[in-house]
Amino acid sequence: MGFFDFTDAIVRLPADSAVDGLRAGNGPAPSLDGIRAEHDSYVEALRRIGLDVDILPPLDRHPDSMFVEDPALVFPEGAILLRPGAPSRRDEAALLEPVLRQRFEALLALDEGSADGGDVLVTPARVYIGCSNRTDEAGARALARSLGKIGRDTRIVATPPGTLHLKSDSALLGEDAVLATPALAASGAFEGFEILITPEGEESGANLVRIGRSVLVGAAFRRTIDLIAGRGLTPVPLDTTEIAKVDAGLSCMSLRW
Ligand code: CIR
Repeated sequence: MGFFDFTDAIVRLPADSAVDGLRAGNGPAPSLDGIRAEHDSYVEALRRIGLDVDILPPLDRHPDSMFVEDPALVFPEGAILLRPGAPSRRDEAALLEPVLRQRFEALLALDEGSADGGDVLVTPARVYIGCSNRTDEAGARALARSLGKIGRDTRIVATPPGTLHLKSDSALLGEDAVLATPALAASGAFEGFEILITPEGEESGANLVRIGRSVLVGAAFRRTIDLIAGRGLTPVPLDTTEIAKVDAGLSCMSLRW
C-alpha cells in the first residue's frame, strides 16, 4: 500500500447541536441542513474513492463531536486517544475509546497536557505536531512519546498565531510536498519539503485531504483545485461553506487508516 492509500474511515453524524460548535469569530451561525448536506457529500466522496466508512451516531451533548479527527489519531499499527485542548471537547476522546478498541489492537492514550488531532500532520518520514491554542507543549511532548512507542519519528513545530490548527494551514499533497499558507511556510516548519503556497485568498483551502490519487478540496478554492489537477491528481471539490462557519475543514471530519 502506498502512503496515501487508506481503506477505512470513521465519521460521526452531525448532532442538532452542531450549529453551536466552537468558533473564534462572530460570523453567522451555520445552518443545520447545510452542515448535514456537506457531511453527507463528504461520506459519499469517501465511499466513492473506495473507503469502508463507519458512521457513528450523533452526540447532541457534544456540538463539535462530528470533527472526529481532533480527539484521536489512527495508524494501521494502532490508535492514540488525545486530550482535546478546548474544555468543551475534552470528553470526546473517551466517547471514541470503545469504537477504537474494537478496531485497533494497540490503543494508547495521552497522559498529559492537551493535543488535538488537527495539529498533527503525518508524513512518511515523521509526524509533525503543531503547538497551538489547542495543543500545548506538554501535550505535544506526551504525544511525541506515544508516537515513539509505535515507531514514529516526530517534530514539534509552532503554528502561526491566529491559526486554529496546524492542518488549518497545511496538508500533504505528495510524499515530500506540502501545501501551506504563506504564514506557515515562512515559519520554516517544513524544511526539506517541496512547499506549495496556497493561492492568495485561498488560505483556508490548505485544509485538504489526499487519498490515493484523489484530493478532497473545498469547492470554493478554484485555483487550489487547478494546482491539484496540475500535479496529475484528481480534485474532488466539496462544499465546505457551512462547516467553515464553525472553523472546520475537510480533514477534521474523518479518521482514516
Ligand atoms: C473546534 O473549534 O474545535 C471546531 N469548531 C472545529 C474543529 C475543526 N477541526 C480541525 O480542523 N481539525
